[in-house]
Amino acid sequence: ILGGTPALPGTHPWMAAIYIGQSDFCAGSLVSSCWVVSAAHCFFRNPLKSQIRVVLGQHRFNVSSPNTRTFEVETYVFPKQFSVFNPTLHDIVLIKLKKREGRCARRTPYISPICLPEKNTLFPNGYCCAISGWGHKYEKEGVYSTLQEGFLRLVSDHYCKRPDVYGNHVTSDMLCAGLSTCVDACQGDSGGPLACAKDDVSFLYGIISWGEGCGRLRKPGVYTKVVKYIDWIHSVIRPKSRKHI
Ligand code: 4AZ
Repeated sequence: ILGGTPALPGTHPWMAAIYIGQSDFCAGSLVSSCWVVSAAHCFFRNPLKSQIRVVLGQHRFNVSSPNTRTFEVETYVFPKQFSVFNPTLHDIVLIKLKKREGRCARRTPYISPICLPEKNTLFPNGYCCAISGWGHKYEKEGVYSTLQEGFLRLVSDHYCKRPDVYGNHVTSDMLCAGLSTCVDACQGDSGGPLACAKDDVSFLYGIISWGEGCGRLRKPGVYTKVVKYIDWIHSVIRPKSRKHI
């Protein structure tokens, strides 16, 4: 996160740190005890499930503590529209955690899911939302850090689709945030949440997806618009109706 500040432990308890293979990293958001939402482009090389670790309750990058819980992955699911040839389109993936001793994540002060918005939820342009992550603090920096948080404003589609901004690279399944160059997501923050709160309840409104550099003028961060995928998310994570009992 560029222009953020260190998060207080426990203030983003849905944050998931996702270690993929030897060197790839993305963030994600816990949305129920067994499911994490992240960015599909982090998984488009189809990593082996056995090569992925999901850490909940983490504060410092790659540091476990009495508050962290590490999970293996049962499966991960892309939306059917997702194509490896265009991994910034439909940039959302659902990751199912493997149960440990018959269950997935237990709620603690450091581990707790974020709410999914309803399909018709609309936060207005200019609304102030939060991003968080372990990614770079500057565009030209190679290190991951203690969890950072930053607050930024939702940007209109009209602005984001201007030819001097992103033109038609921004689709109706994306949203933009960060009108100033002060706060932005950066490398390593991908998959993490854009969390918008109403009455002190945080909702997963966007997924950190892409952008040209970090904190550049007229280049806001681009996020997957979660409300576009709500029906699909529920159809995948909803506990199947219990038949034959
Ligand atoms: C990245 O490389 C990345 N400024 C994510 C978000 C943004 C840029 C890069 C947005 O994961």
